[in-house]
Amino acid sequence: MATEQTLVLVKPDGVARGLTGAILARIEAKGYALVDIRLVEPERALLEQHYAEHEGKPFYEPLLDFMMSGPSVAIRLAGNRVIEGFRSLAGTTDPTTAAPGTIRGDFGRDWGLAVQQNLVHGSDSPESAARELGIWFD
Ligand code: YYY
Ligand code: MG
Repeated sequence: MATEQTLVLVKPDGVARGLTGAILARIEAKGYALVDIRLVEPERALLEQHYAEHEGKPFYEPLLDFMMSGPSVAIRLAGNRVIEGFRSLAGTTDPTTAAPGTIRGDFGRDWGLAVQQNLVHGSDSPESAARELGIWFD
């Protein structure tokens, strides 16, 4: 099986709270390889592409505003089964109930906002990973 790649983002809340290093430490401790990493301040058009599947949902506009509120760290991450492996490290979407031990569960909470600020993004399938890596890196 060919080594997989995924797109990981440390979202603006993670960068602003100074958690980039702690999040990268977990990724490195797990053994995945950093292939490329950059700080990105995305334009709306990039985010519309990235979050196309969520257009029209109630949290869509707050989500785009949040993602434009500051820089994110974009990471091209590699390893066998890294897509599901990073999603497991990240925890479930809602940080209030994400399992302790996960990034979202340990560092995230409900801030009473219209969008779940949950620190990280990870691609959810090989197709998503290829699409999203093209958007953020190519
Ligand atoms: O893949 P993941 O990030 O765990 O969740 P998605 O269902 O793809 O949603 C993308 C993004 O949207 C999520 O990370 C936070 C936000 N969001 C939200 O604010 N409220 C929801 N009910 C669902 C998602
Ligand atoms: Mg998703």
